[in-house]
Amino acid sequence: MMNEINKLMEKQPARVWTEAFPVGNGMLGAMVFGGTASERIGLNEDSIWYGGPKQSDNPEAWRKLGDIRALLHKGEVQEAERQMLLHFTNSPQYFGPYQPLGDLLLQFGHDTAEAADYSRELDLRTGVASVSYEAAGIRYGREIFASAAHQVLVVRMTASRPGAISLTARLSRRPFDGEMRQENEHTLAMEGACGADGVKYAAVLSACVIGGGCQASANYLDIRGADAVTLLLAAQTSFRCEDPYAEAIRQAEIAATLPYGALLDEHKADHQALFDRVSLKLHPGDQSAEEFHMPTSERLLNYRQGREDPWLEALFYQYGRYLMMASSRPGSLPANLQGIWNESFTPPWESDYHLNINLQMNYWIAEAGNLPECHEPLFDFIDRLVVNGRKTAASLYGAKGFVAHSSSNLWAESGLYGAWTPAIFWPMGGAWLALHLWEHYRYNLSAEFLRERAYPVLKEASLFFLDALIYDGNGYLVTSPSLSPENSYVNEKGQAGSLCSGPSMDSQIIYALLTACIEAAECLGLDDELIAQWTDAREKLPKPQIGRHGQIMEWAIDYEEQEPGHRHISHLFALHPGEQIMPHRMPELGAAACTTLERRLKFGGGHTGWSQAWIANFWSRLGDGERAYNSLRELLQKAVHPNLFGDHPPFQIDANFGGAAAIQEMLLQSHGGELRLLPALPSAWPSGSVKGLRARGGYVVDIQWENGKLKAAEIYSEHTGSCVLYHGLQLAVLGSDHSPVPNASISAGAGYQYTFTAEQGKRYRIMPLQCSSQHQRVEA
Ligand code: FUC
Repeated sequence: MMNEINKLMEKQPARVWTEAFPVGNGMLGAMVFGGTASERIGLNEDSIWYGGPKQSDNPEAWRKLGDIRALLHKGEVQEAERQMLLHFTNSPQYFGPYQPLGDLLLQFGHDTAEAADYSRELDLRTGVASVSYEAAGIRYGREIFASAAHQVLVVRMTASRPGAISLTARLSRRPFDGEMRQENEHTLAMEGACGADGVKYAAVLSACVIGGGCQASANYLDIRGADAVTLLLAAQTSFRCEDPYAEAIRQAEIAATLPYGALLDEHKADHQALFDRVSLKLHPGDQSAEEFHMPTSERLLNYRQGREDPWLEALFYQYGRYLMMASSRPGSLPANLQGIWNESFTPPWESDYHLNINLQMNYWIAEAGNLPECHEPLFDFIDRLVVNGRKTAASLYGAKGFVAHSSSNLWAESGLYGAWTPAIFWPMGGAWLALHLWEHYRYNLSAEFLRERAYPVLKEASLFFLDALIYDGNGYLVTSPSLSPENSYVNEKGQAGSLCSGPSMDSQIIYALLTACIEAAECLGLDDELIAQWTDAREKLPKPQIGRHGQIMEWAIDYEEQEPGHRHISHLFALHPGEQIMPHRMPELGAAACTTLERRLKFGGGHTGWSQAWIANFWSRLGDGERAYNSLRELLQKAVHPNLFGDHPPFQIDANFGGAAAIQEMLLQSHGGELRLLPALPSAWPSGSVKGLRARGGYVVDIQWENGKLKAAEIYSEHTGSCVLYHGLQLAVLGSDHSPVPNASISAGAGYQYTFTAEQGKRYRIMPLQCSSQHQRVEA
């Protein structure tokens, strides 16, 4: 019981957004402050973005490409950048931000001074936030959850004495209040629009009151003397339906037919079906009762001051999974820079989709964290991006296929938004995203998904590059113009710039893309001619090169970086999430990747939450558990808020997802066709266990370790195929009957590689050789 804490808890209400507790069902998000005299529940609906589609790529832009490439070739980077801004940027230059739906505000009939014995919790296992306190001898309780089963936010209020609940409830969207109206004596609604060409939205608030009474006006639900109250909030926009008001009313009415207990039970069942797939312990024994009941923000404070707390680290991992479930569910939009929880009408970076690391990082946790369905909203988004991206490819590059750049929005726009050169002129956002479909396939092996969803997108992404890549004069095929997100270099002429030809990250992403295309086409038995073209193009891509500092080169030429401690470490894409660099098989490139990280860190890199999270993933891939752990620790010490939201600063959710992904990556890796158990286990976690992680190839893996070494693992195979295991020590591979698996071939090098046929539906036990006779089960 004291083993796993899957709760955030506090002893006082939240004062600010980053102390409040998030709940969500993918589309609806809420931040629960937990006040006593009054309650504020911040509301979000994922499709509430200001303004309509803006894409207006200059259809003549591609005509300028030749001149710009020539300027780059001559080292006239500043003139090339000037030309790009003139001819390539979108008009208008910016799209509208993701915005709040508003607030649900409750005003109670007792004041704060009276409240005692206060606590609030967010239970990650049930997806319920709760508040409890005593006022004037009465215990008040509140439970809040976002039901994915019924698409409503549910706020339940109870009291220990009948008739003790009196409150007013209202919706607010200040300073952009919608139009309020009363629907009936227990329901009110707010309607509005996000700009003249933006979505129309409607929110409906309805009360189910037990005992006492409810009176509604356009602005208030006034509830007096109730025993218990359930508020239901539904919200819709014209992004998804023609009549958001009618749809929201319909949803609230359906939910209102169910007793609270049924709503809660269905919610819990739905939530736990996903959440319970993975359990994690990063510690050997139980914690003390005092520690177990310690407020999360206090734990965090202690942790910042140097205290060790593997429970907090495990909580951070499960919180990542929780936030994924709450901000990205089938049918919703993908998680944006703030997941789904945004307080501001003018949020940083529009709280948009950043495609040069942030959106991708959001999804690093989805597959291995056993939440593959939470990945789906990204695929739906990519489908829309392809449609826009075809037009952008033709207008800006005169090319086939589709292209997307560094940022996008509700409308999945693919053009060049913004005015900041080091970020925007980068044609790789779509290609990187396309790889997510391939990753989903690699974990789940559905031929139908590969054929119907993944392959068409991968192929179209590749067609763009087959058209748009140019020869660099040395026989290599490169992107031009492009850049290495968001760094700048100093060239031979002493000119600083970011626009260039053939930045390393581009070649690495294209390498991964073409590899995916080739493997997918071979698997589907399609497109022989294209396979030949892809293979030829892949041969001609520049490979990762080692530069003057012993680092992986960031650009095609070994330029000095303008900011050697830059937060982006794009040129290590090949190490993570890519797998062109397999460090234990390519020691020179592994060492250069290590030097790259050391150099970035020496000059102050990793200063944003997501950057530190990426670094933790890189160290994991390098098999360096100690440094991976240090990065994770830095992340938790410096880049999370009291409610454990990632801190960029300000709040940005990629650090949550990227940090959680690093924990997975430290315990299990499945790159390059081989499974690695505990590839980067730090000494801070000498004993522990994990259950339910997924690995590429269709495996579910449980691992138990002790004294810093593998104790036992269990691999469940969802498919019949060849399973390759790599481990530093000798292993025994046993079938479910405890006998060694026949024909397991072993090859020894720096470590040991085991290859055996894993059969569909069978479990395999893996043990260090010396323990294999004990036949332990994995108990997580
Ligand atoms: C990229 C990063 C910033 C920030 C922004 C949303 O531009 O360089 O650090 O995360 O995205």
